[in-house]
Order: sequence, then structure tokens, then C-alpha cells
Amino acid sequence: MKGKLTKGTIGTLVFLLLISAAGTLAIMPAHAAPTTIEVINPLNGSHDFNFSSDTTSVGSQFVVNVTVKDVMDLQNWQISLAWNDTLLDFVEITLPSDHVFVGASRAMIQGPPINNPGNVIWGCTYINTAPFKYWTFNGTGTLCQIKLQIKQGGVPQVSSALAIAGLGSDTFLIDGQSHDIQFTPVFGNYVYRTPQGAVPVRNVAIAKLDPMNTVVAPGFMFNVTVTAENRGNFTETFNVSVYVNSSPVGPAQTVENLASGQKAELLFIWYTQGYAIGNYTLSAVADVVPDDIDPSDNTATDTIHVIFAGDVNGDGTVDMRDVQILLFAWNAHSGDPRWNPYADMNADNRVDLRDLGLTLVNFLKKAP
Ligand SMILES: [Ca+2]
Ligand SMILES: [Ca+2]
Ligand SMILES: [Ca+2]
Repeated sequence: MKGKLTKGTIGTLVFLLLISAAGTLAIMPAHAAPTTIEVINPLNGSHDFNFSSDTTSVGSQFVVNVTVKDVMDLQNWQISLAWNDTLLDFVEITLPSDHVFVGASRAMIQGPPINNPGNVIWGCTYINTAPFKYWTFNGTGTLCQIKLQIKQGGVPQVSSALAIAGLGSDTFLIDGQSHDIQFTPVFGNYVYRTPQGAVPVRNVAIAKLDPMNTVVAPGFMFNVTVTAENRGNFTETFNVSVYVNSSPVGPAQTVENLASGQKAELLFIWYTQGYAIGNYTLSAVADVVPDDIDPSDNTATDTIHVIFAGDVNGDGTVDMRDVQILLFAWNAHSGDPRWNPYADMNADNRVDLRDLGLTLVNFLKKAP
């Protein structure tokens, strides 16, 4: 009978529905493996980053892969990685050439990384330029690579988790429908060993002696910046002094708990009042620590010329020749092609009205 379903046709339909349901079930994954975000050592595929002071020095760098495993429908990610900032320094974060969105028409970094001591946060999404061609990332792949630098060692070892923040904080995975994808973070383990029997190396040094100028007239505050460095392999506390010939420039300053490989900048101020015209040896001295393997790098020296204010050319008289030389260096500071250290007599790293004023005050006077 037309227009009416017979028992036979109902049976066929039920059968077809069952087949179709079974088919649908068959193509659904039984239960996908749980998604993880893992910190992986690209050199060996493990979660371990093991270094030893006899093969890897403080200051060396290494790469950490942040990898997503068994993800479905990924459209947007952000990760937050944390570490012990007394042991490791951040260098950079990049997308590797085979990152997860490399198959999308366009991957977009969502901004510069947010980098605080011991932590970096970064993310990436993609845009499909063809709106009807839906693309998603499925499976396992690298999100980003982070380069870290070894900052400090220790006996017998130091260690830090390389920790991915969990769901609900600064790490997330978003799917094509803007939903959070559940995931489990898997940390990396960083260890830096100083093998038993390895001799502790002690060596403090003056890395840089940086006076404001090499020339100054009497009566000015003359800034001297000193960079001290710990070139040994354990933390040091030591004094740094600055001298003009044998006279100390202010009290010694103490550098406290300077970690291996680290530098400390100190400012000393020399008041030049009362110093006779002539050449002086400026020196910065780091106290030699016990067993300092290289006492020669504990001292750095420079020569400072104390000149009669206004006598730019040093011929003993302040006259138009000095004004002319000074005007040629007008507004210059160190590094400029026109820079002339003799024109900056108040040692503030600029040739300006202050220096011209000194020349005019002593105009046509002779040096004592
Ligand atoms: Ca030394
Ligand atoms: Ca002169
Ligand atoms: Ca000046």
C-alpha cells in the first residue's frame, strides 16, 4: 500500500539505523589518550636535563622543547614555564621550524613573550585565510623552544624543576570552538653537578674599570664605575677598592654573595679638589680571595690627566686656541667622532656650556 510503512520497511529502517549508529561508533576514538604538555630535552627525548661541571661550564646554554602530545582540534596555545632564577637565566623563546601550526595557512604569535626572572609566558594561534577550509592540529608536536643559560653551579649539585603551569592559570590549549582542552603538565628536571673530587676554583676579578673621562679639572666629582666578576665556581664575598695613585677613593665596597659567573657594578666618586695638575694612576682592586687562581686579574688601572681648567690643549695658557678646540667638540660625548676628552673638563661626558664657562673663568690665565 502506497504511503504506508509496512512491517518489512520499518524493519529495514531500524536495521539501517543500527548499521549507521554502529558505523558512527566505529569511527569515534574509543577513548583518546589524555593530552599532555611536556618539557622535553630535544637531544634525547627525555624530561631530564643533566649537566656536569667537567663537561659544561657555567654560562653554557641549552634548549628546552615544550611539546603537546595527543591533542585534538588545537587552534590556540599559551604556555608558562618556570624555573629557579638563581640557577638559570632566560635567553630566548622561539617557534621551531616544525611547530604545530606550520601546516596552517598562517600562524600568529600573540605578542612578545612576557619574561620575568624565573618565568616566561608566550602563546601562538593561527588564522585560516580560506574560511571554508577548516584546519586543526591533531596529534603530537612542538609548541615552542626555550633557550636557558646556566647561571650558577654548586657542590655537589644544584637542581630546578622546569615547570609548566597547570590548567586554569597561564597555560592553556584552546580548540576550534574556543573551548579549553584538558591537559596534564609534565615537568622537566634540570640538574647541574660538580663531581666529587672536582677542585673548587676560586677567582674574583675586576672585569672593567670605567672612569667617566680620562681628563678632569680640579674641583669636580669624578665618577668611576667598576665591574667586579666572580670567575670561579662558587659564590664569593669580597671587597673592592679604588685608588688615585695610593690614595683611596672613598671606603672599600663589599660585593656580597656574588654567584659563579656573575658580575656586580659599583660606583666610586673621586672629588678632584686639591689635586695638582699632572697624570695620576687610577686603579680598582678586588681583594684576593684565598686560593684565588689568578691574582693578576684582581687589579685594573687607567691614567687620568688632571688639567688646568680651560687649558684644553695643555700649553699652560687659557686662550682662544682652547676655546676653538672646545667649540669643535661642542655637544660631543664619548664615542662621537668629534669627542675630545680634554674639552670635557668637569668629566660629565658632554662638552657644553659648563666646560666653556671654565674656559672663560680662566681666560688668559696661566696654569699654576
Ligand atoms: Ca683573580
Ligand atoms: Ca691652552
Ligand atoms: Ca663637560
